[in-house]
Amino acid sequence: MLTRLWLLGSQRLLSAYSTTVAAKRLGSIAASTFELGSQHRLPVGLAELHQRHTMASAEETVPVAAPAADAAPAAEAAAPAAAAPKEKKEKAPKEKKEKPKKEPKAEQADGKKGAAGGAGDSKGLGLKNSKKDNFGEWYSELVVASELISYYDVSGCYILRPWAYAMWEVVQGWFDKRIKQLGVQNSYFPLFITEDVLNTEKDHVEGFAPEVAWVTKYGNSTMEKPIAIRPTSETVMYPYFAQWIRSHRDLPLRLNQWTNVVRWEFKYPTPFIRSREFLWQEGHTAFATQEEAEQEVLDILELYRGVYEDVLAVPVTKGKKSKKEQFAGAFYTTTVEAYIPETGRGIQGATSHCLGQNFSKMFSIQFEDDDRQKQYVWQNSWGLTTRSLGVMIMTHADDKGLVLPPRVAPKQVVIIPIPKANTPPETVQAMMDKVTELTAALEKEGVRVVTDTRTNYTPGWKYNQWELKGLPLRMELGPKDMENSAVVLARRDTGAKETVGWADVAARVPALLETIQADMFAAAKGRTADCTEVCHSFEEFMAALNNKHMALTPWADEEEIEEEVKKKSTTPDAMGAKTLCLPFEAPPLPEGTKCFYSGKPAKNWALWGRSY
Ligand code: 87F
Repeated sequence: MLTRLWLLGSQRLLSAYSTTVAAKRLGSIAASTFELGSQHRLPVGLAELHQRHTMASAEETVPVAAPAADAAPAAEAAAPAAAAPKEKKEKAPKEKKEKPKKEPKAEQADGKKGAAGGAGDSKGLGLKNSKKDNFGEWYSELVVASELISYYDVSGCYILRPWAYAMWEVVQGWFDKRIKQLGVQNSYFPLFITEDVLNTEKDHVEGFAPEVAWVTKYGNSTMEKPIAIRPTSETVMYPYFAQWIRSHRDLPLRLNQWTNVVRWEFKYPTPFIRSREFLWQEGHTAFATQEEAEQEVLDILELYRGVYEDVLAVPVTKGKKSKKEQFAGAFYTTTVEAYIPETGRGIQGATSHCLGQNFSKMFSIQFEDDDRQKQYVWQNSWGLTTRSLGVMIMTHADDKGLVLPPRVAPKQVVIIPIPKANTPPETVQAMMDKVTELTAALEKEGVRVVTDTRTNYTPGWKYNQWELKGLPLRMELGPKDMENSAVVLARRDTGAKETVGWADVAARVPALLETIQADMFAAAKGRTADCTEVCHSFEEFMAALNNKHMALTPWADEEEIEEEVKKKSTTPDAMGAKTLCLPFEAPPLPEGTKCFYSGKPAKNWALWGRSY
């Protein structure tokens, strides 16, 4: 049975509750959440909920403020804890001899006027595969055809072309500005790690060891000692934390870096989602108190929610990882989890760890408190990778190509003048002048505009090309529109068209882009809610999974049970399910509710799914 989830469900449902009712319910939810660390309840509040459901403030609306520049996906920031040690010990990583896939020739010949294939004929641009019928092939074809990715001759490595990199720059710009407001500073630590340093953290690195890549040669000589390429930077940074932190006046120390990392993954690679080199940010911070550290874990998690929901229009569930799924070095791990309906799989979006004093004890990071007593610092680490772009692409794209949420779209509007063969030259000139004028008016409003005045392509072909690239809005200006002093706007997400007078364009376009952003998020949120089922028995649980859904269950929080459920839910054609997270917002859990699997008293709700 499909149960639309209360609170995890769509905005539509939420709005059905009056503020007071919602507030009361939230009270009870807050009371039913588990504890973070030893003393802090998760601050689930109406304000936060409200924030989740409203668009960001005007300043960061449509024209996502001119971005910075940098970084891409890691299968990992997201999934570090997740698949980690146990799985990876199973097999020595075998090189998958994967041939670099040939790029589908999405090149332009067909659209050229007079070229074979015919003017106005859009054949050659469309995707051969469909999202519904063959998702994997559709995705591989899409990322190449839309000029996001080129395959490379090192397996598991991809070229991020400007269209992809520009989106990463938007994500970077958004997140970087906000962490700086929190007091985080950027820095850069080296790419290389000596074996000795890497081994300082042996216990935690052990499970990941098969993924560490080593430099063993320079020129024709063998290195005296091999040097690792950073898979993450705990061991690189923490010895310096130990040097730099002396007294409480040196705290908090809050550093971030935007870098690449290398993890020699042996699971099948997928552009953005899982690659051997990826771009990310990794934050590493140290505090005098547990309270400050725990507050930051949640502040960062909220920013990760913002990246996904407010920028990428991808709904996520915030929660805590189970003991089995958390980063082995962490005190606890929090996460934002997304979901891909077509594959029925959950995917970790980003992660914010409270490391407690685990690493400060290992690396002797101590400060003198007011009473001149030495104390170990409390630490966090957190990461977001270019995987986020892959999740966004999978969530929104369709059989015509990318569908980009306006806030992350490198270009938000394409203006296409469409003179006819018999349009008089003066009208063509007036049309071009109008295009220039409208472009300037929109740019003044902060809208990212591209004009397509190429004369060797037909309008139909141009439409298809910009659809493939995912531009949120197309503006057409033809001879009729010149007569009417108007333009036609066509939405990429719904295909809806409207006519707007020239005088209204500068106001209407930004408003429409905001509407598109909100509609795309609401649609995606509705799909996720429709695919989340509350299950009270293992039978219901399996039915949900086999229906490509996620299951939300009461759970007694036992690691052995998670292991058992994973085994029991493995079928000949599908991997087993694991907990994605213990959501921070969940229905009330009345006294006496039983674990869906063991029948023991439930301690909390768990969100389960097959996953990436
Ligand atoms: C792969 C090889 C070696 C994940 C690895 O999540 C070490 C590791 O430590 C490893 N894969 N991890 C966990 C990373 C933890 C943490 N680091 C900072 C994050 C966020 C950013």
